[in-house]
Amino acid sequence: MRGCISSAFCSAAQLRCLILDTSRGIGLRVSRIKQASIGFPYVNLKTYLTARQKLIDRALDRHLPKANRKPTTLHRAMRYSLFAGGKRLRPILCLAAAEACRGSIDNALPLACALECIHTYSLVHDDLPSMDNDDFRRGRPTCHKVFGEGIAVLAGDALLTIAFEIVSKAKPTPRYNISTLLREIAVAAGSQKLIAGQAADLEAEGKNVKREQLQFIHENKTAAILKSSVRLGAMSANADARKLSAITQFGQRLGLAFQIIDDILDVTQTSEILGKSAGKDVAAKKATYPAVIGLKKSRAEARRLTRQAHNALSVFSSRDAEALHALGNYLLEREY
Ligand code: GRG
Repeated sequence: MRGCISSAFCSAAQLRCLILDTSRGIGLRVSRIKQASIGFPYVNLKTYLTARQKLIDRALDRHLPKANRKPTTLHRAMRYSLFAGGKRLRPILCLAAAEACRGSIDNALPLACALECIHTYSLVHDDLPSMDNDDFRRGRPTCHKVFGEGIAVLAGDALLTIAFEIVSKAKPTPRYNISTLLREIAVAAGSQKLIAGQAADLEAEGKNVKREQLQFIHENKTAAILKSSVRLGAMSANADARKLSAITQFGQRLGLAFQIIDDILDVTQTSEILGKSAGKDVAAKKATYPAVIGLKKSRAEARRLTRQAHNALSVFSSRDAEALHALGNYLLEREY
């Protein structure tokens, strides 16, 4: 993984280096230091991701019932899947969008946690025998393998439900009240987005799928939550309509690119690297980009969408959108 944002997004004139300063505890900030030897700002992405993951994990730990709280099996199962080592991409994108809109991390953090709970619920349910029937997730046995199918269903239900409780504790802004925030996340996780994509995905298995249908699946199953992740970050920062629209475009393009890359990784990487069973899409005759348009065109499409995602951020200064640009590059670079 490269730690630098590509020079396309850097101003050589600034002659400044952006470093991520973790010395001030959880309030991770991008600070500026003079560094004459480096002609453009860069983000140390690895440090950034690790610090953000820690910040999010601590907040999630505060929001979740403790493992010894009754019913203990259920709470242990929720925590088992939530703290299994996920990348925390959705919450990190939410916080980065808040920063791009000059908001505070504290305001965005409950929304970021809610997004991760919804994402984890969707993985727990997706892994069930009645869906993808997966034995491994995030590098360890799936929730139902450890706790049984019934508890895994309930742990997923409870993770979904707690997400709304967490959003209800977020701080409203002049433009976005709590009901707007709740609606944003409810629609993204609902029967016309996330669940629509999953239903279409199940129905497409083993069939010859056209590109339009594939795009429908990916836009809803994956891109909708990623798009809402950045939108919620922007909303927590009271973003105006112009900035929210730019962030929405960014999330939409990046979300689709992310799923295409995930499809590519399924055929090009090993289970050890992925932390889940590789090659399952082909085995299950899943509707994927490599299956429908081929590997080469899939790569080109992921690059095209990522470029569009970067371009959507042109309303922000490169300094404000530094982390979003870096995350966009990071997702694309996972593949190479
Ligand atoms: C069960 C309603 C319902 C939906 C399931 C999330 C999902 C929809 C299915 C999982 C399978 C899959 C390939 C989903 C696409 C989204 C995706 C790539 C999920 C994995 O996200 P990462 O890579 O995972 O961010 P970590 O574990 O790092 O959080």
